[in-house]
Amino acid sequence: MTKTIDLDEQARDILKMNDRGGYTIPTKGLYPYQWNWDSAFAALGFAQFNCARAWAELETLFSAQWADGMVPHIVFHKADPGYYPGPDVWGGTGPIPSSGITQPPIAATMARLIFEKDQSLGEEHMRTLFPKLRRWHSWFMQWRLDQGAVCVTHPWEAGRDNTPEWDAPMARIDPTDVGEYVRRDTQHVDGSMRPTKYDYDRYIWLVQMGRRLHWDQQKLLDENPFRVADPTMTFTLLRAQRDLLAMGQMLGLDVDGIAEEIEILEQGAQTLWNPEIESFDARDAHSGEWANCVSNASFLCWYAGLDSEGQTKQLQRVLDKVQYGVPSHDPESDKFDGRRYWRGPTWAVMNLLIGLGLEERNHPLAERVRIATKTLIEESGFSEYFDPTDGSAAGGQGFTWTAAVWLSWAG
Ligand code: 9YW
Repeated sequence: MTKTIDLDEQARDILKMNDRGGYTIPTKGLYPYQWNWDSAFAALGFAQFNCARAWAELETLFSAQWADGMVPHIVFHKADPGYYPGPDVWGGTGPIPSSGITQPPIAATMARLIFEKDQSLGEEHMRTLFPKLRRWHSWFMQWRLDQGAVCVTHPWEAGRDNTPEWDAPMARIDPTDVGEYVRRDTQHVDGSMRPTKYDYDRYIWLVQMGRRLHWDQQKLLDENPFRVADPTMTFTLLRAQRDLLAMGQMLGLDVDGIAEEIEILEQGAQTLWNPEIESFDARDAHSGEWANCVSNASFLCWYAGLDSEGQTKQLQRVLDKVQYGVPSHDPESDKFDGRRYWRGPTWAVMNLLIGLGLEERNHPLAERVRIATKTLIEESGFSEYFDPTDGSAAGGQGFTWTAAVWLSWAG
């Protein structure tokens, strides 16, 4: 009991420590700006003790929304030379300096959860946020669909930087003209836990291409060699659209067209079922090739409101293989690496989304995912992610989203 109270306090302190006034950084040093989906998780964490602060977090994020509806993945409110690539490298064209790509759209879902905690406070905020969320979702529908599934155009966009799902499409990029640059991430965290130079050259090459094209979506559609239909984006957008529709109906707002978009996304989600490996999987939109990976994003189907017996079998299998799931990559694959970012480690935030979906269906594995997450945080603290084989802490420490997961769900 004492331990739990202690952890609650620690989690609140991490949110307050990373609060920069209206927005929260993921962690000091490694990630010193506002990140899109980190902020949405932070808002859910704040909502457990301060709903007004939770709404401020989302509102600050949407103040960076671009004219075309896109909400950027990083907002550079205040320059920090400790991070690369910074605002001048990205050359974002929004109202506040930002990156030029987006991140998984979980904000509508988090907004609904925050609204439900205090409806009288939330109503006005929700009314203001609703049209902005609607524009962001429409931007995805306009620019990012492949057979109804949602694509990423940069590995950072899915929030799962170096997952093996991107290996084949990344191999097609020739980054020889990328030039010299100095990485900052490996100055904050041990390089063995970070993406390799091979990956980083290609990340930067893609940023340079976007900047050259002024982040014009039509031009990027024609030129970008990296376009992958991704379970993270597809499942999170499908879920977000359902939440947006429910909120809009409850508040009597204009929900025209959302139900039709949900149908498109439902069909799109089914096109991500890879019958060969019997799992939801990423698909290269250019070549049509499967990634042939069971990742933690494959398990977001329930969060998206879709049940799957086949995916249940996969979840059972991976949870039986490692003690501290859900691993970001299949522990039986040759590419599994328990400490290298999205190639194996367990991420509390992904567990939260997976767990919410499972709980809503009274799925028999729901409690197992929550207990695994709770145990990880109790044993190893609020780190960025965890080694699923021994539960040890990895990446940055004092991490906002892990604290938010503790306060809102795992603790
Ligand atoms: C980047 C901040 C972000 C997360 C991503 C994670 C990593 C690097 O850090 O991305 O520049 O986007 O992969 O999910 O939002 O915590």
